[in-house]
Amino acid sequence: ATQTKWWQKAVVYQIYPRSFQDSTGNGIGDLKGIESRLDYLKQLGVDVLWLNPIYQSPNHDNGYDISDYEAINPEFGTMADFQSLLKDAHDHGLKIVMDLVVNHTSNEHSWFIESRSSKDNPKRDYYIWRDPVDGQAPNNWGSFFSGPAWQLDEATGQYYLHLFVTEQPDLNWANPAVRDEVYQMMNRWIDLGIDGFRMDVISLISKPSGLPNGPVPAGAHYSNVNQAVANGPHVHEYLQEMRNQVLNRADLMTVGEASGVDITNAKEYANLNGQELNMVFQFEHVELDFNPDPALGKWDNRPLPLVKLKANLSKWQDQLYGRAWNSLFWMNHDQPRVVSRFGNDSPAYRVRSAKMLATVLHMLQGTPYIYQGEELGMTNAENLGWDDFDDIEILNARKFLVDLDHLLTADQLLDYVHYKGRDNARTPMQWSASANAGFTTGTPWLKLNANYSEINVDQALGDPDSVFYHYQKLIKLRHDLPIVTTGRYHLLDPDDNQVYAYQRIGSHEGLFVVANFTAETVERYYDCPNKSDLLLSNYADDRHGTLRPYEAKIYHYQK
Ligand code: ISL
Repeated sequence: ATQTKWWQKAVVYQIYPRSFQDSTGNGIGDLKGIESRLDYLKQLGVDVLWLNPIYQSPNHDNGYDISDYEAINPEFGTMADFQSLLKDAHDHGLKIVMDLVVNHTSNEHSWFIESRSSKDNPKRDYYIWRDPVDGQAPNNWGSFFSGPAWQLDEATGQYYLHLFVTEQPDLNWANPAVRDEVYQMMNRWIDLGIDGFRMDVISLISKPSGLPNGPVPAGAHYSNVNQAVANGPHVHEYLQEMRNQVLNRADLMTVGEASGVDITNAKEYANLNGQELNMVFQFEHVELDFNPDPALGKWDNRPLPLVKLKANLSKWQDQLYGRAWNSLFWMNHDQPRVVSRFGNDSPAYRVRSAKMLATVLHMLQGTPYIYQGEELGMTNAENLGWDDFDDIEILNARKFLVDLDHLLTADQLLDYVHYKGRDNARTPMQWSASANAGFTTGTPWLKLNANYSEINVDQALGDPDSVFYHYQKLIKLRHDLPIVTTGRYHLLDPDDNQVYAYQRIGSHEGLFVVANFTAETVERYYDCPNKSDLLLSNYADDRHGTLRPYEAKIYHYQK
């Protein structure tokens, strides 16, 4: 058996710096704000902080459009603030993982400014430029955020590729000079002492040769760029090169955001042989509830049948076992609040179902990620309306799907945005019941969720039954019991559409996890070994055979 690595036992906490804690009163969270909350994070018990991008950016996609990889966005502070945060985090025993966004830059990055200046500029080939075809874009790819993936640049009469918004031109990874620039930049961050990288859309860096057209779904104008580009011909070669030139220099944690990967691919990206990345984020379990019309994709509000969710999570648990490593997440800054999506955010069941979801995820094999506020059971923000949204994905959906293509009415889209929109996750962190939830003394950059006077950190820390303390216990279980990291997964009753039950099996012991995903009381009898200890539950007592609404239990047994 291979030795357990530190990142296999670790729990990661994701911070969206814009919305975590403002220290200056400008309404935007910042690095000093994060530093002021390290004691809170330590109390929760997490090991690693992943920061969404904090680099210089014109913020067309909230920091995912970077204009200087080595400068801190002044909204967030200075390089000295970053170094102070890193040191203070390390003194607290917390590691810091940085977001690495190198599929694309901002159109305001100096590389792009040079590149677009003329066809013979030395940096022309840093990006992907093509001549028009019949006066049109070079192919039929659509952007991830609606509309075309190509932008005509008047200066030279050529188009450039942007898989995301127009202000995010794609870097040309086929150019060795680009790869070298990226590796050198990463090495300088490693020299500063950071502990790893979360790599944005890393599965998209190698484009298919010839950039061929893809199939266009009925009712749509463009082909699905994710299908066309994900897991391109050289992606594994590039990552192995990055491993040799950068990642092997320190004991880092690496997680690749890998939109469009399947199991076969994930076994390469995240193989335990350590040639590429430690793990990937794959999105199958958060795409099972998509609209069947590919032109609409995530824009829908249908509930997800539990049987499908179990089948998907189980597939990844079973097939990566012993070969590659899973990351475990219910949500992030691109996903809605999980208690509103897979749980029940009504006052009667919010706390219970948030704990149930946490229990199910944290006892799986892999490295768990907690997104800020998830540990409070924060909910979707239905109080936000069209005048409040900031997210470019939401605004572009309105522009293209509603105004231009009439695929949805504005009211339909609003329903879907309230259920799935990214701003649900991005409203400011709720620290207290005081003005603006203690997030800022100024005007917050994004409206707060209206429920902050009930759901906040002060409340959670003062209530021994809060969601917070349940997360704290789950994290401690992972740290204390090696079987949480190593045990083999076994799904029970795959066809049960109300209860998720599974085992984690070791050579001398096992875990038994059972969770009721409904607001009904149900009876279930499992063949659970006799001498089982109840390790954790979200109810005060245990009734064998009965599962109350959203009840979740973990038993531990010796063989
Ligand atoms: O957010 C999504 C759907 O709502 C995803 O398709 C997402 O765009 C995809 O996973 C890539 O996300 C990452 O790169 C984007 C950035 O906007 C996201 O915030 C980031 O997580 C472009 O850099």
